[in-house]
Amino acid sequence: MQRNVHAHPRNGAVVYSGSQSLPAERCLEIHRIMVRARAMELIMIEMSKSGQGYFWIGGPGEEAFNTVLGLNVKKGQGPDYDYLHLHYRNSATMVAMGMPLIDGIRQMAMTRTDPNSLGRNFSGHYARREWNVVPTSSVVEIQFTMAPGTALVQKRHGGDGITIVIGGDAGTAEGDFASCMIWSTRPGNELPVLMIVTNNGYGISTPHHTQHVNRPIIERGKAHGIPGEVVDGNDPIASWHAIRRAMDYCRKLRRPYMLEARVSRLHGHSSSSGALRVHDEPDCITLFEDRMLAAGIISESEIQEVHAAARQEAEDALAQALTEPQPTAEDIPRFTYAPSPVDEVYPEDYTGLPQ
Ligand SMILES: Cc1ncc(C[n+]2csc(CCOP(=O)(O)OP(=O)(O)O)c2C)c(N)n1
Repeated sequence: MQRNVHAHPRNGAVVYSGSQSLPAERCLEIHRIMVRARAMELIMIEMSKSGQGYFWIGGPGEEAFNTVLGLNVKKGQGPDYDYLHLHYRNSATMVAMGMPLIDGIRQMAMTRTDPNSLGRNFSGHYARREWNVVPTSSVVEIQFTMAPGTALVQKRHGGDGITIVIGGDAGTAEGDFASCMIWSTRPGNELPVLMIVTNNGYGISTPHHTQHVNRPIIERGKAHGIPGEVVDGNDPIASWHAIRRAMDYCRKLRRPYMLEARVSRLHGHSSSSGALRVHDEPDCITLFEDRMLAAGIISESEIQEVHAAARQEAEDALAQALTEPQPTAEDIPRFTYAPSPVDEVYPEDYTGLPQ
């Protein structure tokens, strides 16, 4: 691949993937977010090895798909906006939505300042009330049984807000995945749920092809009348357009749609398996950089600047997070229940909401 040494004028330039394209400025924005999300994850992996953090799990290899997903979310609080029931690999989605890198690093450092969980949950378990990001669970796939709940509210409420739920390929073996399909397609009560499977080919150490017949997971949606699409999740341009098609369908028709994104897993399952870099899977950042270089919208030196700035941002965030306090024993039960009518019956159980 020929590498351009100097950047070329960008005005009006587009980058193609097959017949689909995105404007150069959008590609540069996507690339910067992907690199920032990767820098955050790499710092977190280092923290898991240095003792500055503990367990790590996250999304290196999924930045292309997750970034363009985040950029297309209708962000806000309440049923007029999209609800997100995320997987633990969606860091780039959060960064694309505007999460500062330090908020992921704070969770990894288990500081009390972690806005996702007060330093009490694993890394990659995001939650943000003002963005409708429902707390992420380590129990795989249960987000697929919660998603019809927010979608039902949205269907009754009206408007064009949708519910987006994401999980891995292995998780689709759980009954929760089937529950989501059934609840989202009850005749006359179809729900605006965008079901996304990020298929990285593994469930921890179990290869996908040893458990699932060799056909796309979206095929299962057909039995329920749920249309779907498989997309190369390592390609942000293809993913952008697939996500737009899927969201348009859910927003306008108020019915479910399924997307299967084929992605890489660049640091294994988690810190429990070492989190070492694997070199035989495609890296979506390198692939996108090659495409942008070939289109002449960025130079090698500009790419290096984006990486250096992202690394510095992540290092500064770590330095700051390490100065911040840890949760106290009193923090453990805080904010675990929202107010409800049963507070009157069990007043001792109510632990309040975050201030
Ligand atoms: C209900 C449940 N069963 C088992 C586990 C243990 N577990 C954690 S991650 C994982 C693999 C999930 O694989 P997949 O759904 O493909 O997602 P990926 O990690 O590959 O993104 C398993 C089995 C769990 N957390 N929850």
